[in-house]
Amino acid sequence: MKQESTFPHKRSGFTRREFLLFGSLGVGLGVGAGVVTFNGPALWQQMAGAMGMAGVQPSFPRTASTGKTRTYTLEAAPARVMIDGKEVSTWAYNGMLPGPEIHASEGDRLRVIVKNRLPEGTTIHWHGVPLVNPMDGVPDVTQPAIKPGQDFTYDFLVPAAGTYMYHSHVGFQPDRALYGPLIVDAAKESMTYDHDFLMVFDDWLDGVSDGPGTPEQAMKQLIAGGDNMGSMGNMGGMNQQVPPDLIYPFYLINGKSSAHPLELKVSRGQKARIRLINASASTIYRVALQGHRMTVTHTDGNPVEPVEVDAIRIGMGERYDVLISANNPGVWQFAAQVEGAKPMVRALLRYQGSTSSAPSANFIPQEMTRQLLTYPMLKAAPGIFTPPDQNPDQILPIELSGGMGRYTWKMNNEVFEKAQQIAVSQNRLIRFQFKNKSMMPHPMHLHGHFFQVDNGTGRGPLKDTVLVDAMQNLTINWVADNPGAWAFHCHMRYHEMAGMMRVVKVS
Ligand SMILES: [Cu+2]
Repeated sequence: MKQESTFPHKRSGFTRREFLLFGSLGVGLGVGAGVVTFNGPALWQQMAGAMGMAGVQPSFPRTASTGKTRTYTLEAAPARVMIDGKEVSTWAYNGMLPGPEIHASEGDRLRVIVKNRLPEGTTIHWHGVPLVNPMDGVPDVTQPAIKPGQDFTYDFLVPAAGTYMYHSHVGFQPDRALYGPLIVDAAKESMTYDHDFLMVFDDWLDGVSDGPGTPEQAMKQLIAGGDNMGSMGNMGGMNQQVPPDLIYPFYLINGKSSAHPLELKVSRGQKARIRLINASASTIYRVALQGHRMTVTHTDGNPVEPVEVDAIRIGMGERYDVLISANNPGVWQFAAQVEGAKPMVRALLRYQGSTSSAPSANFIPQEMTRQLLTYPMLKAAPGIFTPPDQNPDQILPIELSGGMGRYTWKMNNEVFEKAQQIAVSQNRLIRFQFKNKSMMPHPMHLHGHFFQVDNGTGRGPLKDTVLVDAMQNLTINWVADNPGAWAFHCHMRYHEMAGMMRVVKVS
C-alpha cells in the first residue's frame, strides 16, 4: 500500500493492491491509453451494502443509475481568448473562457475525454461532486498527471444533483482558463422557474501586460513580499473586509468584463434561477442585484430552507443558487464587489422591452450594504440527510496559519510537502475544528464528501467549501463514507500552492 509516513508526492500511479481494492468495489480498469472505466450501478449497490456494516448513514443520496451516458471532450491547450475586447494568450479548454458547460442528470454516467495538449501535465477535478476516488483528478493523490500529448477518460456516475464546477488541479492552471461549470439536474426538479442562468466569477491576470503577466509571476511577487495588505479594514464578525492577497487587472462573469457585460434577459412576471459559481483563484465577492431581492435555495449544490437576502458573500470554490422574481421592469446592475478592495465586476438584468439605459460600469447598488447572507441564516432543507446529531467518532483540530511575510500557509503548523496524511475511519462521524490563527479568510474545501457547517442552528447547511474567517473558530461534521485519499485544502490557489493542503485518507 502507500507509505503513510510521507506524502506520496512522487507516486507514479496506483499500486496493484489499490487496483484490486477498486476492483472489489466494482471498478474495472480498462487497458491502454490510461482509460479507466467502471460499472456505476454495481459500485453504488456495493457501497450501499458496505454502508450497512458500520455506524452511520451515507451523507448524500446515492442515486440509482439512469442508464444514460453523457460524453464530452475537453482539449486543454494554449489558446487566445478575448478579455475586455483584447486578445490574450492563455491555456483553455476547447479554446473557451470559461470552459464549456457540462450538463448531466443525477444518476447519469459522465464520460469526459481529456486531451492534454499543454506543455505540462494536467488533471481535471470535479469540484464538489462526491464521486469515486480514482476519478477525483488530484495529481499524485488520485492519479498521475496526464502527460503532454496524452489522453485520459474520466468516467463516473454522477451521484447528486447540484451546481458544481470542474477545473484543473495542477499548479496554477486553474488561474488560467482551465475551469468551467458542471450542472447536474435533479431527477425531479421541485422548483419552478422560467430561466436557468449561470454566473461564473473569475479573477483574471494571465497574459495581461498591466499586471504580473502570469500566475507564476504573481506567486513570485507574493513570495518576494509584494505586500498588498494596505489597511486592515474592519476586522472581526461577519462584516470583516480583509484586503485580498492580489488585485487583478480584470474580474469577469462568464468571461465578460464590466465594459462588455453579460446580460440576463427576462420578461416581467417570470422567475429566474441563477447559479452563482466563484471560480476565482484569489477573490471573495459580495454580490447584489439592484432593484431585487434574492431567495437563496442551495449552497454548494445542496438545498437549504429558502432565505431572502439582498447580498451574498461567496468565497473561492463556493456556489449559491438563487431565485429572483422579475417584478421590477428596467435594466439593473448585478454587481460583484471584490471583498476588501475597490474593484468590481457587473452583469446586467435586462427586462424585455425596457428602454432605460444601463447603470455605469462601476455603480454599486444600495442592496450591497443591506441584508447580507451569513452562514447562521442557512439551514439544510428538510428531508435531506445531514450527519447524525451524536458525539463524533473522531475529533480533529485543524489549525490554519501563515501570513504575507514569508508567504507560507500551513495546516496544523506544517506545509503540505512535509505533512502526514490525516487518517479517518470509514463510515464514522468526523468533526474538524478549524482554528484560523491567520489574518486572512480561508475557503476550506474537502474533496469527495459534503460536510455540515455547525452554524449554531442545529441544522447547518451541507457544503463542500466553507469560508473560515480571520481568527475564527468553526466546526464542521461529516460522515467519512467515501473511501480513498482525498485532497483537503484552502481554495485560495496561492495559499494552496504555498502549503495549505492535506490528504485525508478514508479507510
Ligand atoms: Cu487560504
